[in-house]
Amino acid sequence: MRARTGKSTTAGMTLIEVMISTGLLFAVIAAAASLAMRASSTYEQGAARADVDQRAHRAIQLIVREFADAGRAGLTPEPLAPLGSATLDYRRADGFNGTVTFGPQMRIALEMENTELDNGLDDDGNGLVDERRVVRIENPGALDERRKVICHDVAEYLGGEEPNGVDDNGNGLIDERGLSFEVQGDVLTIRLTLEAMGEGGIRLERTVQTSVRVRN
Ligand SMILES: [Ca+2]
Ligand SMILES: [Ca+2]
Ligand SMILES: [Ca+2]
Ligand SMILES: [Ca+2]
Repeated sequence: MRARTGKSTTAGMTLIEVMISTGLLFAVIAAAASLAMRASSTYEQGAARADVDQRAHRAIQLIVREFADAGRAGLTPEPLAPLGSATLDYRRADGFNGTVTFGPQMRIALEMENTELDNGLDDDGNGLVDERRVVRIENPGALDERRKVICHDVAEYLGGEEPNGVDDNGNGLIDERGLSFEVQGDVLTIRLTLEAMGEGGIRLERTVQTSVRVRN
């Protein structure tokens, strides 16, 4: 009888121990899973940031290259502060024949993405609202017009800027777009903001800026 009671007590304690152990095990597994998910999320967020950063730098390098041998007089419209311009026509020097000769009419333009309307909505379902693209156009409007997309996912407005008639981000331009040109003397400044949708629907953006001296 005594032995049976002892056996029953031992069995009961063992069951409680098993339950506690199982509970602890689940807690440890849950904590580890949560940690792994957070680490994975942080990694993906970092990767998304690095990707938009890389795309922004690559795009602005392609744009600035276009203007390295462009003539100051050919910059149209003249992108003066405080408005600057989101689209710029130019001609590149292509030779010397007693005087510098210039190549065909060129344009860098900020356009809506094909799949997106300018309506405050994300029409193409990629998480970005009213995103633009930058296009390089040779002989714009002519029969032999040639177009090449330089980059996608350009923000509607430059980082920190809102359409309110004020220079919100303090760069001297008012309500400038996600691609913005500004000329001062013979120095052309290019600013560009790309956006991306990060982990958990967090919007990421990267603004880059560079300047180049054009030909007088
Ligand atoms: Ca979109
Ligand atoms: Ca839209
Ligand atoms: Ca501004
Ligand atoms: Ca503004």
